[in-house]
Amino acid sequence: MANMSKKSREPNEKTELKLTRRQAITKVGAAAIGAGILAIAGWGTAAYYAARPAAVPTTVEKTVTSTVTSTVGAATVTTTVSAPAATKTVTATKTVTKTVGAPPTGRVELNLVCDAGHNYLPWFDKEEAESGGHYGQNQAPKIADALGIDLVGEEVDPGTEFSIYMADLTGPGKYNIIVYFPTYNGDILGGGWAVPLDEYIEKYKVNLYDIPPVYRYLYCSWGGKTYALPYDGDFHALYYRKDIFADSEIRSKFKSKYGRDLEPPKTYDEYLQVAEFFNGWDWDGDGEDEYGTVEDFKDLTWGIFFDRFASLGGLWFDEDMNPLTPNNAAVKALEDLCKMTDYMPPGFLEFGALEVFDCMTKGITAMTLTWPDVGPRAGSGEFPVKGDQVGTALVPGYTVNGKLLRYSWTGVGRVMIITVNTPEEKREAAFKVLKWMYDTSAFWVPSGLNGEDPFSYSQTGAGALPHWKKANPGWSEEGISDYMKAAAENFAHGYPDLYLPGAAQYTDVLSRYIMMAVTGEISPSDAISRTVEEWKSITKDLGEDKQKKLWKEQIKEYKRAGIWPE
Ligand SMILES: [Ca+2]
Repeated sequence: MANMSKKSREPNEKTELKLTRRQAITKVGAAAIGAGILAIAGWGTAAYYAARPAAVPTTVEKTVTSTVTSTVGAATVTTTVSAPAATKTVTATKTVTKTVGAPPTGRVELNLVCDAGHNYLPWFDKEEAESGGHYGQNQAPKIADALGIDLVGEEVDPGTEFSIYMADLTGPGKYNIIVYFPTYNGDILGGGWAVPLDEYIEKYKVNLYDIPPVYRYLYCSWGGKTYALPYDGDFHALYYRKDIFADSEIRSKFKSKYGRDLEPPKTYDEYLQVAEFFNGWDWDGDGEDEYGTVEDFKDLTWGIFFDRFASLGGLWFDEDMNPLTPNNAAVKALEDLCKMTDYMPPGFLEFGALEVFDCMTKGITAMTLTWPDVGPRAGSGEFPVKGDQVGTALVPGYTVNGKLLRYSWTGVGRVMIITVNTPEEKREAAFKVLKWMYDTSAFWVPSGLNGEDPFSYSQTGAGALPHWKKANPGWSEEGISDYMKAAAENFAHGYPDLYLPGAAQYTDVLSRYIMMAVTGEISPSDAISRTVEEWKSITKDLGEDKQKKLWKEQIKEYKRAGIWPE
């Protein structure tokens, strides 16, 4: 939790209002995290936030020369590969000798690194069990048995993982497999540090079509090549109180007020209306008033802005690197986000991801638009609001040029790569490990215990249902199926986070101005124009030509994913 407090903000006037349960969330919530399900919940957001570098080095460059010597019979073939761009001034020469045609016999040892804590459990978990959150974990020993590959695992603090990874990539090169947040793609994939996987994917017939476009192309690819397989999917979903939405008295009250049936909102206008309807009265009859909705303003502020902006056809940058285009859509997105705050619980600006989840699972709000975690948390049965009381739906959207666009921002997430420092003769074994994790992901993703969320259709299809049931014994089949269906719908409508070097700098600026607009310090229009100006300077500082080149490589992936405007 301390990791999440990086951006402490002055409470606004709403914080001063008296609210018993709200205080229970903010004050008790932090303490409760130390115990029970909260501590182990499938939730990687805080770790992610802490992990984002405040500033990416701006002046450094890297030249890597990799010399591979292959001995084929009597002939010796030498290949030299140079990787351009990126983060540190390093010149490394690696000489590897391999005998082609005689793959290594015996056991292979590989060094694996992943962020520490519950996100490490799919690899190593001493408490692996037949059911519950430890179900399906602990794959490393199974890999050792089945493939003869011994993984030497290392857990690193997500708050410092980026610098640890870059120091190793540009230095000793001991890591063979790295699990990291795709926000580093610009540095790691754009920097040429990962082995292209396309050849192996073809050889081992890995079905990438099982991965929705946003993960396949934006998490895992760069400049037209595949470099990673997913380890953790993330998306925003709309959650609503299914039991309350089904209440006939509440339904007729809604209909008489708005002239339409109460249903999960499909547009942001409907979302505003439904939030207004549920705000400030006791709709669950417990003697306390509830609220319309809540979103995470504290940790990853720009994400809730991007759900809206992307659904208005907005872009991080256009082809010429102009920020947040079209700018008027960015203003509209921010205006709508500001309007929404009238229907959120007092103190919401101080709510991070966990408090937002609590608003739903403790019965404080009728809806929330947030991370995948709410479903499994409610499904755990550990909270006052149970799994079957919570419905999951596709995020709302906007009608743009006659078409309803509904994009779910897919920030955070995790991917697995093979580093270019891995000796040639170990790369195929490393790929087998990635493939093993990919193939077994339907077993370990359903756990609400680790931080991993669905990233493929087979994890959300009927075949995965038995695993979800085993991992979540307190959750009904109907509740699980509802969640799986909505998860697939949301990631199929996924929109990427920014994956350029300096991503943290850009999004910190955006978040700062979003908060100033939300607290009424400046207008949404000023907030956007100031963001645009600051983003232009960041791009200049980071090197305009380099950023443009990397962004063009990204645009290729947006196009392959079908989310770049025609
Ligand atoms: Ca109530």
